[in-house]
Amino acid sequence: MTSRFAFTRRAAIALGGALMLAGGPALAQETVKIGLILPMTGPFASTGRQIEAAAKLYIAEKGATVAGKKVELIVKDDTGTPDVTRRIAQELLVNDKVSFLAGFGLTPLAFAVAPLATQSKTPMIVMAAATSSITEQSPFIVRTSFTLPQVTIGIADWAAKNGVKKAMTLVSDYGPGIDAEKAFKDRLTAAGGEVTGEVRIPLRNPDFAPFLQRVSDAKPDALFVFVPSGVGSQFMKQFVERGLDKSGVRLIATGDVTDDDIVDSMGDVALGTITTHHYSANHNSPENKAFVAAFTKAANVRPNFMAVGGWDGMHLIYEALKKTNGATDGTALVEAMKGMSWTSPRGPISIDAKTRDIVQNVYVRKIEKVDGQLYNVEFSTFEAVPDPVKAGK
Ligand code: VNL
Repeated sequence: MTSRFAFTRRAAIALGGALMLAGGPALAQETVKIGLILPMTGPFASTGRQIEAAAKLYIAEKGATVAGKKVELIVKDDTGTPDVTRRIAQELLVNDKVSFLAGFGLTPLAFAVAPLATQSKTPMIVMAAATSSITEQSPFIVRTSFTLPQVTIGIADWAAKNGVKKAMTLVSDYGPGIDAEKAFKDRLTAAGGEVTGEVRIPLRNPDFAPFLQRVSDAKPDALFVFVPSGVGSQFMKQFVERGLDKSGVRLIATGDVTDDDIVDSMGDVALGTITTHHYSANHNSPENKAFVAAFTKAANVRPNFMAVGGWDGMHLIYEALKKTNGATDGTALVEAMKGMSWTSPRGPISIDAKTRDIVQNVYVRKIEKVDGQLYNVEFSTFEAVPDPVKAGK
């Protein structure tokens, strides 16, 4: 009896131990958590909504399991405030033990978290913010959005080829705006053109009217504009209120100003505006048609370039996990991401192995009516454009 009991008990302990070894730690590893930090409220909430919808759509379409791991998306609202982004990132790392940090709706929010990504060796997927230097803030940053210089040189080239000799520039006064201002000026000047007036407008509560009056008086051939996603409506309203749509001053911009979330509501005054950017919901490819149909069904709005940054960011995470067979070591994951290439709804893209930044087509587009709605209709392509700032280094 005693020996039989002892045997049974020993066996039970052994079995328990084996279960703990096999089941315990394995169970803890079965879920891979992605902390998605976005401005879901405040002036840049449209960016958060677009990226969240795209990330959820990706998981719904591809399944919530990858390389044998269950994927859990944890979405947090940082209201677009850097201190909040940093605090949330810390909590996600320490309490939730996320394997990825992702999102980053604006440049200052990405800057606030970069040191934490480095310290914790956690891959940080920048899906929106677009100042060139962001990827240099941590070796764990990989970007699926774009950079302002990358999308700006194309419009400067287009302008130079289309009779623009004198231009004025208007940009939001922070990282991406300063990048756009410089890229446009350098490129137009190199092509023999001239920037005759520049202004930087505050990011928060912008008032464009005083500068637009100056533009109206100076009558340059063109006005080049960068404002972040969502702000373009307000800009266009003031542009029209000043009568600039009828002044002969040609409006040119990056596609941030005419993003798919707002372009249709700008009205016919926006018709003919030329922009350069990496994504239009009107992009003609089977991958994009499928993406737009599924996104519109799920979110009830057109996807914009923020959505595509979120979609491709999730793709990058899934494919990296496949390459590591589900292992979540941050260094291994970032290595797996380097040099990866795939077909996005926006067209062919890749991650530059050296800079961890995205290489992609940049399209020249004109606002036109398609089936009664305004779209950025692509009419020419600069292929496989890297971030020109880092490529020049
Ligand atoms: C940024 C750049 C944000 C481009 C944007 O929209 C944008 C940024 C919110 O880097 O802060 O369209």
